[in-house]
Amino acid sequence: MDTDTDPHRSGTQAAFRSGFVAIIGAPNVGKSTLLNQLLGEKVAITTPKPQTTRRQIRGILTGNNFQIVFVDTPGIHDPKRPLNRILVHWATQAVKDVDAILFVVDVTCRRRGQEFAILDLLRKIRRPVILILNKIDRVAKETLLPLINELKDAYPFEAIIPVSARYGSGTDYVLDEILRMLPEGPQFYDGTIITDQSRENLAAEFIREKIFLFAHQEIPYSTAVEVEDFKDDPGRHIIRIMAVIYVERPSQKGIIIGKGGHFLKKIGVLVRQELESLWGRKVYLDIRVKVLKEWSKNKQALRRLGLM
Ligand SMILES: Nc1nc2c(ncn2[C@@H]2O[C@H](COP(=O)(O)OP(=O)(O)O)[C@@H](O)[C@H]2O)c(=O)[nH]1
Ligand SMILES: [Mg+2]
Repeated sequence: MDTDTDPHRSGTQAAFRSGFVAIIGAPNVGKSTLLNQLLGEKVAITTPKPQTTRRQIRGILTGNNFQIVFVDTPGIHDPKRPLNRILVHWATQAVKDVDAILFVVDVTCRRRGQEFAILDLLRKIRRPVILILNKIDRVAKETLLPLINELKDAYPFEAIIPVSARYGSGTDYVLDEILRMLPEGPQFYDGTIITDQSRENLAAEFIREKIFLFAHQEIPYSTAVEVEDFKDDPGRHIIRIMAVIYVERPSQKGIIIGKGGHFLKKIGVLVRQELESLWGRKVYLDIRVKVLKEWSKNKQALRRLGLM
């Protein structure tokens, strides 16, 4: 970008404002849905089952004189399994150096234990916090007031905003409130970038999302996805992706492939369509399934899959 002609840096404009905003809350409250809604693009996967966002994802919203870098966090969990320990670590990491925090609570399903654990963390780090009451499309308005009163007494929030992240109601107020709090600062990312994830990672995440949507019980938690090869061939207007779904046991492999390859095919078609619409390009997607024994308990495997 040519800085001399960049209006953001010219002295006649209002000062450029920027900052990092962490989105935290228990698993499944709608953090990733909120991020996508605030950005107007899908950069984070969302599923009906908890614990789906394993890595920290940044979503970037750039305006004429501001840039907000959202940090979507994995849920905060009891550290029982090695994977859970990593999740806790990342959540704590994510709130460390941010300018503001969006603390999301699901009004249809309170999880007081987890909420109090998070409030304890917030008290220690002393950053401005906006309380987001999400999924208000599912409850009657009258149920919100007692909830607001309870949480208002539990922590000095900068603002309390009821929203429906899925349908986008109330999310404009969230942006207004963040902009009000945003300090003067530089533009961290090029204005055209909406996420810090590579296209390889996005493709892997979209595949994982479909497994969470369509596979049952322990299967989603036993799978990891890796993009082995990614070729962008602008001359032929096509992006070629080779991906592998790792499972922990041979029996799980059969389930992911499905009868006559049906399950795998369904995933492939949906992911290809989503990637094509996000990138505005044709995508060729090849997905294989491999067994990597007990990968979620194996440090070496976790490291290789970028989960540690
Ligand atoms: N009805 C309703 N469902 C929502 C809303 N926001 C999220 N969800 C659903 O809640 C589930 C969990 O959302 P997700 O964003 O993955 O939660 P996360 O784990 O906190 O990131 C998904 O099935 C979403 O579609 C909302 O505003 N209303
Ligand atoms: Mg999420």
